[in-house]
Amino acid sequence: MPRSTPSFTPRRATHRRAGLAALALAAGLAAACSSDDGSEHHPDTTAVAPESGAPVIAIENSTYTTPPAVRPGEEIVVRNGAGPEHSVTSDTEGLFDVHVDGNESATFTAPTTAGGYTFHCAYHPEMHSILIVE
Ligand SMILES: [Cu+2]
Repeated sequence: MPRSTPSFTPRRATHRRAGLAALALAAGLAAACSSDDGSEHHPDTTAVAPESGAPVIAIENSTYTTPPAVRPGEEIVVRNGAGPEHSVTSDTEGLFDVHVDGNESATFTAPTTAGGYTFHCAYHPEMHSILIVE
């Protein structure tokens, strides 16, 4: 007689993850750990506590992950994962230039004019991305 348990196991896992998320919410950690892997905790949270809804540029393994778009003049959080110092430096000099150590966060203000703003890392020229302001 075949057993029907294999389809039940993933459901349990999903349920447990939801429970963990609720737990994190209750502990007020959701804002600090917004990634959904749920397995990594950041005990050394920095002084920067992004207000809910603040767009984040995340840097992991020398790769930028940018929000789909930000609003003109909006404050943007740059969160650097474990690793070396990186920067978010506008290709057009002087628009924005924020440097962030590993495991730290910083903020900068988006340009006030809509457009696509390419940027790079001052330390690693091969790192580049674009910030969409609209
Ligand atoms: Cu870099």
